Amino acid sequence: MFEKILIANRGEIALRVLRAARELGIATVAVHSTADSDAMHVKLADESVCIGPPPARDSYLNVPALLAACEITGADAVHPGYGFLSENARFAEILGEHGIAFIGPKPEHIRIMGDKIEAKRTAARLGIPCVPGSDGAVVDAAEVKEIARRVGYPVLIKAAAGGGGRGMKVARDESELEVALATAKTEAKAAFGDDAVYVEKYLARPRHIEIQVLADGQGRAIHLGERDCSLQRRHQKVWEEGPSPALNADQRDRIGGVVAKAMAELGYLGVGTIEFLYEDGAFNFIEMNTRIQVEHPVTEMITGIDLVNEQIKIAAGSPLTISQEDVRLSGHAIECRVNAENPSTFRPSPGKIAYFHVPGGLGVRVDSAAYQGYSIPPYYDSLVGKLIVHGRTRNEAMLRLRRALDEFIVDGVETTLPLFRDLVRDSDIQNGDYDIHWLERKLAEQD
Ligand code: MV4
Repeated sequence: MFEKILIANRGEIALRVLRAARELGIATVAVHSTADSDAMHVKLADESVCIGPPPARDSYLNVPALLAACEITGADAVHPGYGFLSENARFAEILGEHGIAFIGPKPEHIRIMGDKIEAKRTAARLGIPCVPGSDGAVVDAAEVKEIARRVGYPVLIKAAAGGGGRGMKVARDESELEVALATAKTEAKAAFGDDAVYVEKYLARPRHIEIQVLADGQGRAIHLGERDCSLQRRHQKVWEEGPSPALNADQRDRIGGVVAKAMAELGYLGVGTIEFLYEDGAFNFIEMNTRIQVEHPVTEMITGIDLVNEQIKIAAGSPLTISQEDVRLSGHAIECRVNAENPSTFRPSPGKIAYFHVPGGLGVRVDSAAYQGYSIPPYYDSLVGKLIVHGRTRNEAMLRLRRALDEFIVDGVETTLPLFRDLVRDSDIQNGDYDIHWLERKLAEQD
């Protein structure tokens, strides 16, 4: 097992990793920018190293500084958390070249899934159902026209280097194809330095459902059920829950089985998430995430499995000790991402937290690195904390969420807590009746 883990991240996920390391008896190193000297992850770690000035590219993304921090402290492994260097295959490789373990997948798998065309081709080869569309990159309008006639309009043109919604263009009919293709290519080139694009049938009102997997890189893989992440605004998830209100146990077992088998065959290592658009009873693969995700606590609450603990053990070479039959999905969990933002405009609201009181009690978990007197810096994301509730049924979780939201107090900065107090009382949300566009439609109505 590792002796010392360097956590190449900040905020609540740095604390999350630190807690898992402690329970495994592993020492921890925090790294931080000069803007984060007073951050909680620095206070709680065994050691800390300042790695640069506030901008992330000079600190949390500064590979030479991170390598130096490993060297100085004698860390034998790095956990990247989410964001920052978590899906950077080259970083994982460089660590390997220095004899330091990367707590994450093999670089080759990070690289494949980072290219959305390669990811889709790999998924299809492994028997995962994909959105109908082009087989790989498309070059000219004639080619796109042919594919669109086959799959039917509308179609969506996507950047191979994209993800997270950047570089996508819809064509509703043939007359819109040429402009959509040219714009998508231009935007892809500008945003990613790569103008490769591919085509898919556009799904109008899907849900975003993702399957959590855990694999040991030695041919063993299991699935841990799904999370429904349909409630989002501008590609930022707002509310995630599991199980999805839209699935029954048969559908879950079927898609989960397909995905686990695929990951076993791939020789995938670590935690991963296979993202689907779910519409009219069908799963359509769109992307795979090769990192621990913000919303992983939803899965932890319904399975009782510590995903970061498993990540660390697998990265150290241990085989998977949990079998699919051991996984019991129990009850329902909901996560709210509480951001320091105006709840109507979503403009960031950094500043000093004057008063901070978190809810507690049965089935309530708060993952946060904030504290009273802490100043949220303006340089990074605006997450103040995640409120996760668990209940034996979805209804019990909803009632618990309503209660916990009313206990949560954050003074001094604006937060999105009022938005969640509205959502938990909304009849569509109570019925689980929503798709990926529901929240934006709702917010537009209120304008
Ligand atoms: C789609 C789609 C509809 N049809 N693909 C957006 C981000 C990227 N991860 C994939 N995205 C989408 N791909 C097809 N063929 C609609 C979206 C989409 C979306 C997907 C998941 C969650 C939120 C979304 C918001 C807008 C569009």
